[in-house]
Amino acid sequence: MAHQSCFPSTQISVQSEVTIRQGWLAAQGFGQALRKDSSVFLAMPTDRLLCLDMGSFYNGTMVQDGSQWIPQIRQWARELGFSQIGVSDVDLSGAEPGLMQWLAQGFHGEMHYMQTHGLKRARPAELVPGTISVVTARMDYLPREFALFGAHAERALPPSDTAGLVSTKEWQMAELARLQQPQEAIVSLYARGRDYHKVLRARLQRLSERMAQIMGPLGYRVFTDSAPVLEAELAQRSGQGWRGKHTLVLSRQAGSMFFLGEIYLDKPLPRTPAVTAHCGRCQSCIDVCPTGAIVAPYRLDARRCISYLTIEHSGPIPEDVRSLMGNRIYGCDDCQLVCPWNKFAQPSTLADFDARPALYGRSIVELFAWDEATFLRTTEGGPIRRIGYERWLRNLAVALGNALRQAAPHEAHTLRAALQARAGHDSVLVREHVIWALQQS
Ligand code: B12
Ligand code: SF4
Ligand code: SF4
Repeated sequence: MAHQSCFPSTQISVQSEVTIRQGWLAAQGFGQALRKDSSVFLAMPTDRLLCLDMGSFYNGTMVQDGSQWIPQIRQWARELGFSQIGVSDVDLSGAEPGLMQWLAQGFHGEMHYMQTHGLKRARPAELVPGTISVVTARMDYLPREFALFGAHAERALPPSDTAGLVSTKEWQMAELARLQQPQEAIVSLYARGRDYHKVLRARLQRLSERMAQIMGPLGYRVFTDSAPVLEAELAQRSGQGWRGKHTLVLSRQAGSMFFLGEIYLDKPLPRTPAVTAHCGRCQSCIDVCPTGAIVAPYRLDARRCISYLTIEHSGPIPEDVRSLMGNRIYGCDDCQLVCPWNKFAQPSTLADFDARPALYGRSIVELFAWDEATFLRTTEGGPIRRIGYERWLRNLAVALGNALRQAAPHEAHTLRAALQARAGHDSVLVREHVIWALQQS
């Protein structure tokens, strides 16, 4: 119609209230009011809209969908260390049955906070009333020094992957090799530097403050693993990546070695579309999991996951999984180390995630000898601190037991001596794990 009326390349807005004045548009010199029956058609050349960085217009007021803010938000996010920004709506009803089944099966174990908030986790507008859109953010966390690993070096993994996606990067091979050194203490990659909760939260807050400057009065709240928020679902819906069979979000540009954060907003922003999944027939993550925690594709029984057992679980570690934990003393990366897409994982741009020397390449014996003051000093500002000294010793005792089982006679002496030094520890929990470890020789 616009074309027939000699308005090619024109955006049309319709309103039926003829008494409303269109003065603003006329005053700008580029608006047109065409009277037809009882309606008013408003027309504006789209090139003018674009060059003015405006949205749709109605009654002389720009009706904006928010897309004009996205480039600026992306730019600020990059400056703050985020690699990708997405936007999701707040309808996560499709995820509710899965969440309820996961809880009903008891897969959350002792993580009572997962149950406490029930479906609020899948309903952003119930958690923060007025929320109508969610900005999702990705922050890569591989330590910066990983950029030094051979940029071109790729090697083949054992051919467990029938989809043919078998090449991997040097850093993945190096981390897999460290798992084969029973006396080396392995802290998972995300936890070797500063606590991501602190890093992401502060930066999301700064991003939100800047957004409020251009978006006008803005109601917002920032989250990163800090509240009942279904983060992976929001990330998947907003195109940060697809859900891998290990349940994490991964993408072709960044693998899965990244954290997620969100900003709940009371203003609309245009949604960014989801991407297609690329796991194909691969199931390397399921096959490699030392404890069989990925009970089926996309189903994780946290009670068997080493990440849960070493971080979230407060009591004794079930005996049947202790020997499967190897030298993993805090968290676990195995399902990500074998993922072929992680050859695209990006090193962080921030010094915050640089590995602290005391937590990388050290022996279990050395870390087990730390007193509490050393533990607190070394883990200050890092995520490990929140498990406390007692669980730290518990985890190390399990690793020592596993090392003892494989140790040569001259090494076994050192391992036993380390354990015996803690045999009279004040904590029943520590003592019990030390006794178990000594029995492994
Ligand atoms: C609880 C939790 C854990 C638990 C449980 C993990 C899990 N998969 O649920 C434990 C402690 C084991 C854990 C471990 C890790 N975590 Co964690 N964790 C979370 C947390 C707080 C909640 C996740 C959640 O909602 N789980 C609930 C279940 C229901 O969700 P789901 O697995 O997505 O299930 C969906 C489907 O798979 C399906 N479904 C699942 N089970 C079942 C069962 C049945 C029968 C059916 C029908 C359907 C179904 O329905 C669900 C809804 O769609 C999030 C932060 C957050 N607030 O979201 C971080 C988070 C997921 N973790 C993160 C990380 C980094 C890790 C670790 C890598 C840390 C480490 N190195 O040790 C490991 C990885 C282990 C793994 N393979 O998942 C990141 C992941 C980033 C990314 N790239 O995706 C997050 C997002 C934190 C963050 N802000 O960055 N984590
Ligand atoms: S983090 Fe480790 S234990 Fe947990 S699912 Fe992945 S491979 Fe299994
Ligand atoms: S290893 Fe990676 S690509 Fe393979 S199934 Fe798991 S998440 Fe998908």
